[in-house]
Amino acid sequence: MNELVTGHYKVVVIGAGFGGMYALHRLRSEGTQTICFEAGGGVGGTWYWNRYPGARVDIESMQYSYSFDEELQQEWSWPENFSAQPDIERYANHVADRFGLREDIVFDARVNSMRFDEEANIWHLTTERGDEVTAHYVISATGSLDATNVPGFPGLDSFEGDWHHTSQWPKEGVSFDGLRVGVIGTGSSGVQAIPEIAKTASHLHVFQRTPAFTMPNNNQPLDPDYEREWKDTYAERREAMRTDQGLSMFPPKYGAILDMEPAVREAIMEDLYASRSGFNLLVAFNDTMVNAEANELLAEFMRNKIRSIVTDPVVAEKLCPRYAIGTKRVCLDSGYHATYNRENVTLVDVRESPIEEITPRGVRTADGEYELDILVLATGFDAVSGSLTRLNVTGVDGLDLRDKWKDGATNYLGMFVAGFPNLFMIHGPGSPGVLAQMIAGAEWQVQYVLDVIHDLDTRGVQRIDTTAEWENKWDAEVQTAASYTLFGDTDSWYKGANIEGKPKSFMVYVGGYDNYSRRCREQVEADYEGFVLSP
Ligand code: NA7
Repeated sequence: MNELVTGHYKVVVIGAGFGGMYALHRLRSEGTQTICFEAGGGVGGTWYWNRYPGARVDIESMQYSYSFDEELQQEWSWPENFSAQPDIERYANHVADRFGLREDIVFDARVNSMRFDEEANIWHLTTERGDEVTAHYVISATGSLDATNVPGFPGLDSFEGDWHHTSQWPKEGVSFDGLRVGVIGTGSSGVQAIPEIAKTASHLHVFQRTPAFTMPNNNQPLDPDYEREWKDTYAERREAMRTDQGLSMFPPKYGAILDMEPAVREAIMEDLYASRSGFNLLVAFNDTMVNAEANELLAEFMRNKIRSIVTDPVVAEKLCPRYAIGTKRVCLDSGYHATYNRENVTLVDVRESPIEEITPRGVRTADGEYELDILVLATGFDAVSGSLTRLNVTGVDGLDLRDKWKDGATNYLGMFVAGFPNLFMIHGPGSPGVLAQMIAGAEWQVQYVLDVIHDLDTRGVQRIDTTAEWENKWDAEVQTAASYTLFGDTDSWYKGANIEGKPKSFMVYVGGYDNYSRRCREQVEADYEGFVLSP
């Protein structure tokens, strides 16, 4: 759709990633007047933007896919256990075509303002390219990792070579052939890109501030028998996923690692390290995320793996993370640590010698200048809340969402914000979002939102809001769930600690999807406790 869009819609969906596409599909299927604005030139969200070399999913593709349509899940074939970005983008395009979604998606249309009209109970939305619409309801499916974080390195503009952020990767690709490359950042994106870039760069300098815990993905072409097994029993498997805490299927837990004899736990960890997904190791024991001593056993096992792979012992130690494993996002990799054994790769510890500036010729740290032809920023996102605040949202009494959230992204049930009525967030702050399988999570939340909208229609309600009091109560539940775990011990983007000036508060509900979905349903069933409904 190219022409500028105006007019009134019952529901506007923002974002055509997996959450937004599903919302749009459901709304279209029930004949609701709807439209979707997408900032990118295609569907896929995260998988549209993050096309850096090595970008790959870290939940098995048989799981990380839609469950809502039996024919879709039977007809689609993934080439690998963990699909690469191009295959996931291909799948997103297939879904868009198969369900005719493009008819109602406006591409290259970044929403740049949203204002609530209190008299009429409608949202006014505009886009950068000039669309102007009103909507009774808005579903924001803007993604948790969407607002790119480009740290304010002095001199970045003076760099004479090209620089790219991993989440804004050029569609035409980037050649590193024979170039002196610098990568800043060693989270999931850096960990995935570094082995690929090293293959063709003349030299690669990796600027590491915090080393990541990363597990091998042990990726393989998808075995046809395994695929058949899944497809024959998809219904049961999806059901099992729906009742799992993280909406995923992992092997059963082994119990507490602290109760195990050293030889037993070592054997289990070795087995899981070599298993279908390194993440199996992360979720294998019931005490590693709640007990520091238990966590340290697993962390030290992983550090020993690094020491066994990386031949230079000084480099190996620098690559060993010292925080509790799992409290920053664990990565899945393909040969990450072995990359540091290559002659053309150098690790620069910028915790020890911080980056002082970017110069026309490269990166200057406290240690000296590193000359580079091209620079890659794998520096992450203003996560979870950033994709919403940058929409320029104004709620009741002219309240700006950025002001509302200046001390923390308060919300109710991870979907509602007091003073911003008729707005439903998918994967918003306060929901399990990034710590559950995100396609399944989006399917659940979209169903919930549609159920609420239908119910409001039946009751003749025009406006749904919540209150600061209930936001505080929900925040207490979110923080209490986190307090039983080790998450709070580490600065991470889960609590906004990666962005200067962002208030530190834990933004993810870690009490399990089972509890989360129950709580969301309970509050509606208790005659909309915590909500304010207006006729
Ligand atoms: P992450 O996980 O936020 O990683 C960003 C990396 O960039 C991390 O190593 C940061 O170090 C580093 N960083 C950020 N700012 C700086 C500055 N100023 N100087 C040096 N290093 C810096 O983002 P990703 O894109 O890798 O992954 C995001 C998610 O995508 C991932 O978790 C998966 O869910 C998929 P720090 O740790 O802050 O010291």
